[in-house]
Amino acid sequence: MKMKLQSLRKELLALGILLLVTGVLAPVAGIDLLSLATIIYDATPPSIGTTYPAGTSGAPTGLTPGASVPITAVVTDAVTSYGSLNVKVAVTWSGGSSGDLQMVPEVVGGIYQKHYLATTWNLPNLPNTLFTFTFKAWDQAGNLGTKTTYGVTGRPTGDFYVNGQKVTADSVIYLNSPSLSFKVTVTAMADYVNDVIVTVTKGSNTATLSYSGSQLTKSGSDYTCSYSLAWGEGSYTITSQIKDTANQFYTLSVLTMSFGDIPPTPPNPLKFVNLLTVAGAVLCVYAEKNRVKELLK
Ligand SMILES: [Ca+2]
Repeated sequence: MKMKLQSLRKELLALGILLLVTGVLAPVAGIDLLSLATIIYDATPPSIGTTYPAGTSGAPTGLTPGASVPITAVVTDAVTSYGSLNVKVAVTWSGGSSGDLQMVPEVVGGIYQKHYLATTWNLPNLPNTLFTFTFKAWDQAGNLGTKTTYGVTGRPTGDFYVNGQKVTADSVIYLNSPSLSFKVTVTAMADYVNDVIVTVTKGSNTATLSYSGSQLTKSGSDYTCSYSLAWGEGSYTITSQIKDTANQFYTLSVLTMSFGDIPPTPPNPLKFVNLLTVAGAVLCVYAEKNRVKELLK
């Protein structure tokens, strides 16, 4: 009996060792004793819906130079949950790129905003620049969905005055004195004005007056100077421009001025026609009177 029990103990020990060795070695050898694989077939890329910025190339979203921009996108996928999507955005502009920025599920007040992915990015301090936002979303099967939107930063602008008179596109000014006063009033984004330039030309002669060249004086948003037309009577062209901090030029106005050389007023065509009618009537009456005289003879 004792011998039998000892033999059974040995057999159980051998079986135990066998099971232990198999259990340890099988996974190492790549053998799954129990295999359960879930295969998800997904060939559809994630869909990128509403974004910020949302502008098109023809109507880009207005942005402020140097501002911190909240970039958001609503991304959905039929299979991969939005929290597991890999979403990136790259911002590019003339002469620069942000590289890929990782977007993460947006949390507002401790609550996940369903389908929203967000990041923030500091815009370069560039006025009048077009920015392209390329959104890229990968699902867990590696399908890529993309969307491209556009934003643009504003530009400085202003008004041009000659002798206190605001210059418009169709302004023509006649002068009988060569003395002028110029004033450019910056009306938008004054912080991005690098220079104000007034150019006076007559034929091959050119005079350039600028704030950087100390001919123009700055007071608040106004840039002013006095000038005397230097090349005698005739037609002068005056151009006013603003240069922004990115060294881009904006022309405010081009004006033609006539100094001392005032052309005669053209004849009024209506008055001329009336004169012909009156002359014709007088001739008719005269002819008729003579014909009556002849008949009475
Ligand atoms: Ca998918």
